[in-house]
Amino acid sequence: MSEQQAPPPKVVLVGNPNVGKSVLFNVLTGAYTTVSNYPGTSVEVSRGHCEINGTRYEVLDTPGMYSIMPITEEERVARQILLEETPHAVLHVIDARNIERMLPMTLQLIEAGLPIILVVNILDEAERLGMQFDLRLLQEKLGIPVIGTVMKRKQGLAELQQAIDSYASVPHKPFTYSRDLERDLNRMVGLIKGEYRFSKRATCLLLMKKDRDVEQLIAQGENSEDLAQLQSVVREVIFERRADLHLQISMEQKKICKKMLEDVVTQVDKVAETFAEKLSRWTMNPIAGAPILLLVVYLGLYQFVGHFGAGTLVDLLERRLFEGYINPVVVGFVKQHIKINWLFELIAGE
Ligand SMILES: Nc1nc2c(ncn2[C@@H]2O[C@H](COP(=O)(O)OP(=O)(O)O)[C@@H](O)[C@H]2O)c(=O)[nH]1
Ligand SMILES: [Mg+2]
Repeated sequence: MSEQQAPPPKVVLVGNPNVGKSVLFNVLTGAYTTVSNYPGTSVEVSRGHCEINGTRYEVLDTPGMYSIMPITEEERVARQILLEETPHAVLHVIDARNIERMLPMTLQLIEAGLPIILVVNILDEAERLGMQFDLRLLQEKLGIPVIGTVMKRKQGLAELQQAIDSYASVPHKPFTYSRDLERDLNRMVGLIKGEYRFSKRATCLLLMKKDRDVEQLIAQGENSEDLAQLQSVVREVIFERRADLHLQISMEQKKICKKMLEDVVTQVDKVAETFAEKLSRWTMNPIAGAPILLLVVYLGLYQFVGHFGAGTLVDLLERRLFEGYINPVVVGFVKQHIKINWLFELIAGE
């Protein structure tokens, strides 16, 4: 009885827009869901329930976010949910086709100390493009459950439900940044005395990026005096490096992800790639892209505009059409009717 009255554990869906969060939400929760504004905002959040092996969970679908450092109001709400709802599990849903671009946020979420399950969705399209994934290896490298899905066909659903139900948070081993960044980070972590929802490491990284909400969180907490010290370290670091810390942290996270994916994603022959997709890929590649650009400039500008346009077309218009047919008629007409010399010159002269 008392177990039924306790609020159900929460499962929160996060990720970029258009990765299939809402499809997954609907598949998990079925028909009975509510949509309402998140308190104090105009951002809508859907809530529903699901039952797995006899346990009832509340499921939240959040607005799209690109990073745990918010820019838009939607991203701010998504992060607020992560900070305040104390989820049992957070499903980071990504599009398998863009795994390299989306994995840095997985890193940030894990680093924040959240209970993450990585859902690699849209596997059907990725495989059609010839991508193959060793998700077991990725799971090992990340230290969290990784589930491949095609949510449009409910493929991977049972496995995902199992992962949610049996989720046991284990402290992950930290991702290692460059020596400089590690040194600065450790210096800052040593200065934090308070407990915040995100791990100390993640909190310090956000402070390095000058995250106003995190600064405020510390300023309003019991250890508000920490903030001034932390901010002075950040100022020193920025001064020493004369670099944009935000950019540097992002680049390092990207590098870690790229390395991590080395044996995880392989590209096999693309059977079904259309010519347009091939062409699009070639134009993005620096080696193939430059000759294609030159070809387009040669054919498009030099041959078409330069030769055909300026040569053939102008010749046709000027010599044949105007000099042959139009000019004699117009000049004859104007000569007959306009006797003022300068006006004649203006309209029909050379
Ligand atoms: N091919 C394919 N498309 C999917 C899959 N899951 C979702 N989609 C499509 O991806 C689009 C975005 O889905 P949605 O749930 O609205 O994304 P959200 O913005 O993350 O909530 C929709 O057109 C879905 O039909 C999948 O597994 N495979
Ligand atoms: Mg959605």
